[in-house]
Amino acid sequence: MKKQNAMQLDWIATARTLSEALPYLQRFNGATVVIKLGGHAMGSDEAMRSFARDIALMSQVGVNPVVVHGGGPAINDMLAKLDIKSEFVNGKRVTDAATMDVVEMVLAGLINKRIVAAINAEGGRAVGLSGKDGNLMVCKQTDPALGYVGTPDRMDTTVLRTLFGARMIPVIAPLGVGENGQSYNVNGDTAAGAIAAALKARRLLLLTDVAGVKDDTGAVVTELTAPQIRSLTEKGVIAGGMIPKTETALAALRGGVRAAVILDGRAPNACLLELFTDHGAGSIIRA
Ligand code: X2W
Repeated sequence: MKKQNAMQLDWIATARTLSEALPYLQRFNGATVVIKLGGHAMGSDEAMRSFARDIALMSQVGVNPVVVHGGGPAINDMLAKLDIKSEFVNGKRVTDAATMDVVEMVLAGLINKRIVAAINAEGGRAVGLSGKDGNLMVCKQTDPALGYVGTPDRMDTTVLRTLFGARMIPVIAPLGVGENGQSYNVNGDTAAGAIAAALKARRLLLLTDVAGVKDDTGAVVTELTAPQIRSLTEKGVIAGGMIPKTETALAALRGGVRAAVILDGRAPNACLLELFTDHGAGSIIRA
């Protein structure tokens, strides 16, 4: 008897979740959502499956998801195997010609195809590309001292719109192309922000390995404003790897994205919770 009551409660909760999701499903129908999956948020095969399932489902309910991925830890592993030394300056990898080759092989090869295969295994239709394909992300050199690190300069989203038209899911490695055909290594967050702005996306979801942006008391701030971000950064509460994320979010909003969310990609169904429930997940910054 007790067991049955617990099951009935479960059904009631499921029915409530479904009916709560419906207005959000309607609201996001046809919307473009850019999702940045960081190397640190990729984690286990199970986490990848859960992420892939969320993306496939989003596409099936009429959202246009665009996945932009990182892969810093996997690049580090491959560089170590090849005995190539690597260092970061202000969060960007100093990239010489040999490092650029490894970055391109790992990002556009291994990581990109792993994500594509995971989404397709969950019933999605993902296509892998990089910022070089269709001249999606034409870059300028960021700083000669950083070598082949690029800053997005000119975006052409034709290739992405073509894929949306065929109901396919673009999965993008953060590589750019120079005017001369040179490959550039672009920070994954920067690439996701530039792509979201070029598409005037409804949402930019930055999936990371922390619960969101925390205030001085250590609590996650669910709704953040630009002045709050400035003050928390001045106080040193927003620090380290969170700085490029909040900066990317603010730049994307200035570029026409409606809202950016910083959330924990390791939490099960993080993307679905954020888009389709009242409470959402992580920290949202609205334009
Ligand atoms: C990054 C690209 C990968 C990336 C790198 O070489 O590591 C630069 O630093 P995560 O996993 O998102 O950190 N590029 C210029 O951003 O990966």
